[in-house]
Amino acid sequence: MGRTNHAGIGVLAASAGLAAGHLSASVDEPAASPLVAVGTAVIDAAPTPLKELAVATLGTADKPVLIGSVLAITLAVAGLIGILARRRLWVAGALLSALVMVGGLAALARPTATARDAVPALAALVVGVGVLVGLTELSRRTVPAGTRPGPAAGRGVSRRAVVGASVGVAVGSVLAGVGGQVRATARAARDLVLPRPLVPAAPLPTGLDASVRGISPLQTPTDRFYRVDVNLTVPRIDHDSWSLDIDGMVERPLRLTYADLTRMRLVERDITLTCVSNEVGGGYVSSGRWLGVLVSDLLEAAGVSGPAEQVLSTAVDGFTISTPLRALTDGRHALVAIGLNGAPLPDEHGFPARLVTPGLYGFVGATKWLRRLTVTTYAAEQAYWTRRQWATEAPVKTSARIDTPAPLSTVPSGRVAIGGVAWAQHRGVAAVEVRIDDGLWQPARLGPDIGVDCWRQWYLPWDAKPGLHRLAVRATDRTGDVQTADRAAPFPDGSSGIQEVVVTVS
Ligand SMILES: Nc1nc2c(c(=O)[nH]1)N[C@H]1C(S)=C(S)[C@@H](COP(=O)(O)O)O[C@H]1N2
Ligand SMILES: [Mo]
Repeated sequence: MGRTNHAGIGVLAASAGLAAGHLSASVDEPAASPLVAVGTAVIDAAPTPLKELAVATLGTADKPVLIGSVLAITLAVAGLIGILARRRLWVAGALLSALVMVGGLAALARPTATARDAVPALAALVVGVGVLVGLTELSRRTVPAGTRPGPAAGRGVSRRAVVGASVGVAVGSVLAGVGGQVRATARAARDLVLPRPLVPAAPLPTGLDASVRGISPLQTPTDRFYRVDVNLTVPRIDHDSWSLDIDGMVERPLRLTYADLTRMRLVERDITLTCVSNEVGGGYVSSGRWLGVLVSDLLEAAGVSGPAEQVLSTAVDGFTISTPLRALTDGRHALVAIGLNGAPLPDEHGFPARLVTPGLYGFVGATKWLRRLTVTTYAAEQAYWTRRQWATEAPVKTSARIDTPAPLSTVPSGRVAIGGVAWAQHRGVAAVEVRIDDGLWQPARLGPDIGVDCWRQWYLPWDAKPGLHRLAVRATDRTGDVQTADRAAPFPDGSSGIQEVVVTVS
């Protein structure tokens, strides 16, 4: 058999080894796959300008391109090893082992590595060298087709047998590689257990929703949490190969893995998230119990330096959001969140990690599928919505919503509870008032206070007389700011007004 065939055997041996390593890694720690480990090491070692160039020119394709390059180089070297194996089989075997061990060392050099992370490389070594030796021996004994197995060709095998064995190895490698990948990604969603917060939130008190039907619960069930983003498909991210970069105007750029984040000081906070595009009375507002690391802790670890004004956060798909640096460092509990309502973030809400900034609308403080935090200036970097002329400072407006009775509904006369929620994140709700028809503003009763960043439930008992009625609601925050209907709306949709609801009492 010729050189090309032997080069092919080398490539097959390496492919089979890498696939076996990938499959083996998917059982315990996908990041320990020799191929993935070398890729990660290359990223870590690459100088920042090169990384930036890769992200700028390749975008989110940078990871597949990198893994593809590592694979191509490995297979090229393996081809040469295959050719060498034709004459010096054991030297070639030793070289292939050394090649695989590069992956093993990369896996063990990871900051979170354990001794078990050597297993995938050992699997790769056994399978790779086994295939190399087996196929090379087989090919050495081939006899040309049609040759009669005479006494001299006693142990000869046909060419077809070698081809068959090679195809078998190739198919097995693809199955093992794909199987490992599928397993690694499926694992991501399945067996993730969040650590307990170091600073837990108090148990949720009983809300007004327990006694007044129709009021939004204090905590929005995760499957009913509003969703707003520019994405056509939800990114599905493997948290084991994901990492968060903190760079820009910092003294010590950081790269944190998911495991790194889970080992940091985790805090739990009840925070209401609102979209600036929420219409008066609309549903683009929800409250959740977020688990995460304080952004201020991360920025402190990185050491902000220079005339920084904003943190530009970049999602895995390249989407960007600008958040005023002040809002992340003024003591409020802005988080890089990994959990919502006691479970890992759902894919729809930014798994594996997202930004949550209390008091700011989502488009300036709630980046989902977070990948990078860059400390910078507004002159240097513009985010997705900033480039589209949206506001750079976008504090949440003091707002209230009537949940019950529903707009245009009919209620029986007598005792009716008017109720809903009000929010003024970061400042806190001080009062809610209701106006019936042309009456005076009457103070509503407020539900439990679970912090300035979370909405407040409210209700007002009403002795409803038959007829058509207009109900209006307004909130006041703790700085004394009263929600009004006529304030100029700085946002495209004019979302600052008060809500009026018309109901029929029968
Ligand atoms: N990556 C990414 N993050 C994003 C967005 C987006 O389009 N892409 N939209 C933002 C907007 S406008 C809002 S209001 C919130 C909504 O978060 P939610 O879908 O979890 O409620 O996410 C913010 N984060
Ligand atoms: Mo939004």
